[in-house]
Amino acid sequence: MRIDFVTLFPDMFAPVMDASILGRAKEKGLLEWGCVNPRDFSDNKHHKVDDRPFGGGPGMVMMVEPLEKAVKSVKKKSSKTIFLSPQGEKFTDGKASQLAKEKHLVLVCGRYEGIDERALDLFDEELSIGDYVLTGGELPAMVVADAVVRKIPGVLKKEDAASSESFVEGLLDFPQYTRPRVWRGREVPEVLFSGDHKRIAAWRRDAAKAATKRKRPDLMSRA
Ligand code: 4FV
Repeated sequence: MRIDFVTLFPDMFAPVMDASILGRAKEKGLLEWGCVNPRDFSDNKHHKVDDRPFGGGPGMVMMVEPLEKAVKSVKKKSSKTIFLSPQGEKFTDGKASQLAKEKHLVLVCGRYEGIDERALDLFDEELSIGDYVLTGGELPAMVVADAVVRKIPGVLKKEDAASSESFVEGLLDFPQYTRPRVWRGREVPEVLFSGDHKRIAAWRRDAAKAATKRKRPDLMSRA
């Protein structure tokens, strides 16, 4: 998969995209990524990419022309172009699985108060990572990239495969334990040392259900 980030802050990405699992995905040739900066496509003398909102009001708005040129400099017929914004469809695990099948993602990061409404025609869809306002779309774009890339076959080691984890079956994950067996007098559940994988799987399923009921009752209806 290739991911192109359209951003005014390209230097934000390498520390995240080249680290750990995402970095190894690139080394394994399962991922390639790049950044394109609308400022490099702004042909006005001061490379302006933002301007005051028509009709007045606080803050600045991202201009459509540099954005269009930047998007079109990387967009191909097979590309899925996504704008990250609070107005978008809520990003979910299911959406991550869907996007993991794409060959090329173009993730467009807004800044300022927002972008010129006419630029929305450039995008296939809008995604939001949550109902709060950030200073830019860069962090949401990295959240989407992380959740999507780890679902690409071969990115996660078999044993860490994304098969058994939160939200896959609509439930939260079961409790995990590791050494020490006793910590501050608290013991790891005995069943996990039984070697009886049926009993362990049943215990984990019940524990996942209990955790979901307690922490995310809203998920129970879907589970
Ligand atoms: C956001 C979100 C988000 C809005 C104004 C960037 C900011 C600024 N994007 N999910 N929540 N974007 O807050 O995706 O331009």
